[in-house]
Amino acid sequence: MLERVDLLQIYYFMRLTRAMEDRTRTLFLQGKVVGGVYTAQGHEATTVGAAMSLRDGDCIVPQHRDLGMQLVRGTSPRAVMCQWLARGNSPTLGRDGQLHIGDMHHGIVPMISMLGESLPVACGVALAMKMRKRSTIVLASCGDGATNTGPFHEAMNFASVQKLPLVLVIENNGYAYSTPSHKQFNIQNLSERARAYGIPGETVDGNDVLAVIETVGKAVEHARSGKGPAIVECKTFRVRGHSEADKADYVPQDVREEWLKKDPINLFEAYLTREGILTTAKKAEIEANIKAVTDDAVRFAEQSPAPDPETVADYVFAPDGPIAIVGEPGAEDTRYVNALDRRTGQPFTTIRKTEEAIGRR
Ligand SMILES: Cc1ncc(C[n+]2csc(CCOP(=O)(O)OP(=O)(O)O)c2C)c(N)n1
Repeated sequence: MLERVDLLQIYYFMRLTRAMEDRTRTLFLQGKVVGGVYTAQGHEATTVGAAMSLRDGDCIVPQHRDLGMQLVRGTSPRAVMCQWLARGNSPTLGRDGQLHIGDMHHGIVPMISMLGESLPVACGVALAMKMRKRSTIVLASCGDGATNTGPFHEAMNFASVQKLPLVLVIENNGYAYSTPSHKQFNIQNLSERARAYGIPGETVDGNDVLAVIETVGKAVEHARSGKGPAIVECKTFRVRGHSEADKADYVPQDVREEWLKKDPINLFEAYLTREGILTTAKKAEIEANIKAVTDDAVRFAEQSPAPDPETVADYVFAPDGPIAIVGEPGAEDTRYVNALDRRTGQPFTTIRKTEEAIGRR
């Protein structure tokens, strides 16, 4: 049962997410954002709602539109702004200007840019949790387009066979860039795919934050209780283009208008107002708070230095280099696994034992 304070917290995060993105677009128009800008206006009920269903110790493996999830799980607005402005102190030290950021202290695994590729990684994290007998779970997300990749199928199949504590949230916004759903797949709901893996799958209105919390919450409970993975498809709409370089004129006007009537923040705000939870004074207080947080993040990022050009090759190569390069003095013939043993200091047999522990041998 969500308390009043939780409901206002949800509202705060939905509005903070939108405010951060709005500011970024302004910075982009001012030429201050180094890369492209990929936003998720319209996804806030899905991203914030899904993350609100988690507990401390759980992990997220988010996608490129999951600012809401990142903020709920503890990524600071300052870190996000530094990332977008590619400052030297950003989470990727200025190497990347997108939301490909993670923070293992907060259980946030950074997104991999190749669509679908984060999902096998999510399985790995969930497998580690299972082997360590933790009661935590992994919540991964991907778009509708990403569900048509090989890694998606491999990951869901593996997760099912291994009964991993994994929940996959599919953010189905009807388009993979400009490709509409009917040109991507021949089923009504992407949650139907769950049946092929022998796991539960549900579809929910991704613009209704309370419905998202309830449905994802059920899937989380399923995964946490050791019953294995589950899929939740959240149907939503990306109001802006794939990036700010995309006018999204492939979206028919009537489709856009229908979705705009269901703006997730407006819907939730109307509900909170009707219930007497969001008063005029409370709303003003939240707006002032969001403005202060966003202003602070922008100021902090603008005052932060760009990365030092001298460090451009840092983190590209392993600090102590290869063991030996074929043909060079000191190189010897060895089996690949033995070379790996030497590098990791972990003999191959340890890997076997790990597999025995999870019942694979
Ligand atoms: C394997 C792969 N193909 C293409 C791209 C380029 N790309 C990045 S996002 C995107 C659209 C993804 O659509 P979807 O998964 O539905 O997510 P959405 O952007 O709609 O949230 C594309 C084609 C990529 N990153 N990886």
